[in-house]
Amino acid sequence: MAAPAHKMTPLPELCRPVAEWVNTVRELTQPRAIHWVEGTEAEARELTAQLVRSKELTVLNGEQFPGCHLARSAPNDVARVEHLTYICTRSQEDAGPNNHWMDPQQAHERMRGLFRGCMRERTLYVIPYCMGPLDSPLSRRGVELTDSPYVVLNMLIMTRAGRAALELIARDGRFVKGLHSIGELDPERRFIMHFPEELSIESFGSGYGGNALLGKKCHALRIASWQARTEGWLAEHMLIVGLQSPQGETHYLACAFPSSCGKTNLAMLIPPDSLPGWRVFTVGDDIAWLHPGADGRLWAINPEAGYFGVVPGTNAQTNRNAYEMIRRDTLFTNVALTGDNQPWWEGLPAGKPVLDWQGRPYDPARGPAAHPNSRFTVSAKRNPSYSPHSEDARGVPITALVFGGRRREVAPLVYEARDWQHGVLVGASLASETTAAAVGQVGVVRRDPMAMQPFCGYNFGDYWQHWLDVGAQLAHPPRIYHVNWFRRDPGGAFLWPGFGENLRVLAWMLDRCAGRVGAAESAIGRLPRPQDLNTNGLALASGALESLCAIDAAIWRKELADMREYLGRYGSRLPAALLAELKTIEQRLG
Ligand code: SAT
Ligand code: MN
Repeated sequence: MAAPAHKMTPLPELCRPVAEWVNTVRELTQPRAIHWVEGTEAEARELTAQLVRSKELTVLNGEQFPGCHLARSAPNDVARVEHLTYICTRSQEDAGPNNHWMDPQQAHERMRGLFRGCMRERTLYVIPYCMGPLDSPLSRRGVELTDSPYVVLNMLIMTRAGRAALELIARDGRFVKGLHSIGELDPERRFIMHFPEELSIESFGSGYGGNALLGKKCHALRIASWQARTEGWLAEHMLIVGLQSPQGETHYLACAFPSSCGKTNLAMLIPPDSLPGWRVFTVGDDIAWLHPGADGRLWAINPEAGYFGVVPGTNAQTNRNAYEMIRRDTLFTNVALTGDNQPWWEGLPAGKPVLDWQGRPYDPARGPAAHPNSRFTVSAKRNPSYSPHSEDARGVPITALVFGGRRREVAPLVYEARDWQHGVLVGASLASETTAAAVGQVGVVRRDPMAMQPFCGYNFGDYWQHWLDVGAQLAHPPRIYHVNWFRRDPGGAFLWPGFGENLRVLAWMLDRCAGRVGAAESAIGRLPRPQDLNTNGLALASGALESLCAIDAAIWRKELADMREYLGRYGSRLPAALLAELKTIEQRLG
């Protein structure tokens, strides 16, 4: 049977606004050729082969890692660059103290200077993509123009990219414009600019994940958070996970943690043998778009179609699902290599690195073999715990929202907010030790409200008000929790085993939501009493559970003072309701 006629339309003829924009960019950047991305498997295979020929990709051991490749980035281009990431709104106040700001006209001018003629010997790829299931009213579209075939391969895995997305764009002509060039990969000539008022992104000088895969942090968080505010929903840095209890009930949680704090592991959690009957389903591992539903509940979709996960530490013990998932059809970035071309990273129990992440003979004196922020890119469908509801057009209903940080002290293992408004303060109070996912010092505590500090496309003051407004609209809002898997004893040892055992804490939340279990009131929120958590089969040091749930009033007074100072930076944009919540806790602490 012949294909329907519209399928035959050449891509450049499908949508005039896109074609016109591509023309403008062609004149500016002067590419040698233009490649419109169809999104077929044959096309991905051909692109991959081309990169293997040009040595930009290495084919990995076909027996152990079939269909897998390795990419090495420039050594100075291995993480997001927050200090070079800007929100360009007409008024600086709208970007807020949480963002670097540049005047939009000035930013465009600067970027035009960088983009002028930058693609001369290169191909310009046009990637139409859809964030979210193709048939979902909650999805949004974009087009990324890039001179990086590595970006194309990643976007083909991470988004629904190609003809189907362009057909959707052609229907309403609405899309986020993302222009990207690796430039010369010069850190001195590197900028990631966002223009929320124009729904556009301009990124120059980096080929790394969050700087270059524009569908991800740039679109699905920074621009989408702005869109979400004007349209009445939330774009959040959250994983989405479904938990099926031994009784057969499934509930979905959306959880916010800063980058590299275990979101992917939690999204793919393996229940421990001592908790039989539980099943875990992954809907998303990094980003959630949350919409108030007609039924008064909050519904979530994962705008992404793949995972861009941290490799080091992944093994059969820490995350068996991920370990199995990345054994085929996976694109690795900046891992080490063994003598027989297998990828290698710190945390693997076997194998020996021969080449480090830069392709040099491995020398432990030069640091880890794999870069600490080395990544895997893989289709979500390869995940053994992939949820069959990931493609549901209306999303999945959210029972609880969870905020978490990496804190040696202060935050207990878990606590429950009294209500939505208190929960918004809990989210706004999030702080965490920094990780290798962003350039800069690792291990210092910084404020990271809702884990969105690097990703909110507008003033946090307005954002918290928007959270309050969305909650006020929900007849059945999710309960809100805070967790800390990373609390340590005075000797520096972790008090909680983490990984699969985290299910015990999540199970307590679900029991709370169903009214099946108690809690103790405290100044900061509700805590599980020792008898409320299922610790069957868990070998905890004596007194560990008590230490994990201890609230030290003196430390908390200091934390609240720090919080008050932080919130104060938002001046008149700070919702009074948050200050009132803070005051309540201060009074309770005495
Ligand atoms: O570089 S990304 O932003 O895509 C990954 C992360 O930091 O979460
Ligand atoms: Mn992330």
